[in-house]
Amino acid sequence: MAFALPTLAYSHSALAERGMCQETLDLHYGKHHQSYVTALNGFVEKDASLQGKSLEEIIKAVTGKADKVGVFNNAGQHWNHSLFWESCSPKGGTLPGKLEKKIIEDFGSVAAFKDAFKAAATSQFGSGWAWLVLAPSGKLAITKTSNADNPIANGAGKALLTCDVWEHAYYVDFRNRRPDFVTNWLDKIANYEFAESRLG
Ligand code: MN3
Repeated sequence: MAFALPTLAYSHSALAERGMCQETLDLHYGKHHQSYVTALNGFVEKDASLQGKSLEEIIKAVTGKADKVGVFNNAGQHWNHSLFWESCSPKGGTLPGKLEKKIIEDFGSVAAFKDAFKAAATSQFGSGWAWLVLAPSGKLAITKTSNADNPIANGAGKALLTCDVWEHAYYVDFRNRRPDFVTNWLDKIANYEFAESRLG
């Protein structure tokens, strides 16, 4: 079965008051994310070795393979964006208790967690992603990846939350001010309830 855009839990205008306008969602979800899904389906159609595999299985199968870079980029981007949409919420920004306790245990304070996340997101040179992961050690960690790379491919841990820092994620709302986009995202959009649900 062909891959498809995930259904969003909110309308394209639902995040507007929180700093991500409808135009951003129309373009980012409707055009950018769709183009990755369309390209991925094109690769799968032509490559029997990819058929019948889940998205995660495809990412693992093609990671590091020079002749499958196109598959990796589009599969990774489909997975990353699907997690990003779940990492956003019109009720975002509020930390639930269990995650807050774990963040304080592992980062020292909520402010230190946000500072570390912002540092990763703003120091990612060019296109990429910032992540909150549950590392194999059992501790929370912040990581960043380039382009379509992600924690499935690099083994950094279980992804709990991600922020897209490609320019298309913030240029309509924040122009070139990536730090302002990330600060606003952490404070008003990040779906910490979703992140907590993935803690297990
Ligand atoms: Mn994007």
